[in-house]
Amino acid sequence: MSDSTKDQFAARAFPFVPLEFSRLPGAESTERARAFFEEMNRRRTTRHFSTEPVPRDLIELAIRTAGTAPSGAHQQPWTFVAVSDPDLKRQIREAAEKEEHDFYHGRAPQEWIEALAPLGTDEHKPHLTDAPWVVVLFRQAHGLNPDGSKRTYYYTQESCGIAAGFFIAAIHQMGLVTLTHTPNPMGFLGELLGRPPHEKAMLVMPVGYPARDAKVPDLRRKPLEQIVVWK
Ligand code: IYR
Repeated sequence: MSDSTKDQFAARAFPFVPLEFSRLPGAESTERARAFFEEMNRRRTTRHFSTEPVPRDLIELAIRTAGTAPSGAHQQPWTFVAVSDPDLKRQIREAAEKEEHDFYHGRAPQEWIEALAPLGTDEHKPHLTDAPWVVVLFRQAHGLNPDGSKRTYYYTQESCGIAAGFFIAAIHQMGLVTLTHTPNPMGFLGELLGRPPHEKAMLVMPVGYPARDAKVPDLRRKPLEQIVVWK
């Protein structure tokens, strides 16, 4: 860093601290990159969960990992509600199945129904009661100042999307499975879980072990050539 840049940082009202960074040897970088890709490439979304319990510590670690995501202006606009209470899970399932019934039997356009056909989804959501945990991600559409007035938050969709990705990766890394369920509409979740109106339910993620006979659709991922453009 040049001396003049150093002076700028020294004068800041919000001081910076040194970045903790250790440079990896090139070979180790490649090895870790490949191992991480291979691990992530083994991740699958399944709808078939075991009822086997999962310790709360693991859910806590997944949420802490999600909370390391970058966010607009570092406002961390997320609230994770981790539900293990069987009665609450049952209420979530009942309300989701009611909405989903209407979605699959009329509300969804035919094109959407056809797009979902390979996934084998329908209005039945047994994973919401089978999985030992149901984690609901709420996006804080804005923050609150100490006096209760509205504080604008920036890029909340992007920030929560990134946090959800970190959560999903953490769950996979610890040998569990999850599913990104999007009941449509999801207003009922804020009511059931007692969240304030500026928190918008975004994703419902059952977490647990897969059922012994868990199945997944026979899907392929797009090859690199179809997802990258080099310039
Ligand atoms: N909300 C429905 C429908 C659904 C929509 C998409 I896009 C999916 O990738 C899967 C399902 C449901 O959760 O079943």
